[in-house]
Amino acid sequence: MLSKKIEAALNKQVTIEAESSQVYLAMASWAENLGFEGVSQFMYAHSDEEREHMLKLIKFINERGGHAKVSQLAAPPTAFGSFKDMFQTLFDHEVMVSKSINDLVDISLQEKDYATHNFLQWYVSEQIEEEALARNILDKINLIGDDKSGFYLFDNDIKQLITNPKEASI
Ligand code: OFO
Repeated sequence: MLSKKIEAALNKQVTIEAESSQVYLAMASWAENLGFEGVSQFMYAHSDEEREHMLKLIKFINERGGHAKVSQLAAPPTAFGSFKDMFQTLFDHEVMVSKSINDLVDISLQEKDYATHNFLQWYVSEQIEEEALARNILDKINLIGDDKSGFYLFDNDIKQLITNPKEASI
């Protein structure tokens, strides 16, 4: 059974994952409008992944006798500056999510809720991967600089970084 404190903290994370999904969806749409097919596919897939993260939390909260709440979400921006700015925003966003997951782990230990602690380890590993991926993409963008043909190749290459092939066909 979840304590009220853990239930509230997990529900806060549900909102964060849902908002992450919305932010990446907005990035996908923005990139699609600019004609960058690869980047938009990557962002659509990433948005779906965040929704999966949210669903996983919802199931866990309900399974453990809590009530997962679906709340109002903050509207994401509609434009993201340059690609570099957009991927920097993505990286900063993931760092914020990692911090939030770490805080949750901390609360689970304070509450001696080892089942939740165990459940959260999946998110801890996921955040390591997501931060590394975002850093890797930023490095590539920095290498490209202002080279237009470099961006064309990057748009094509990024398709290989889509983790779930099912979602890549969006
Ligand atoms: Fe991109 O992170 Fe969810 O957890």
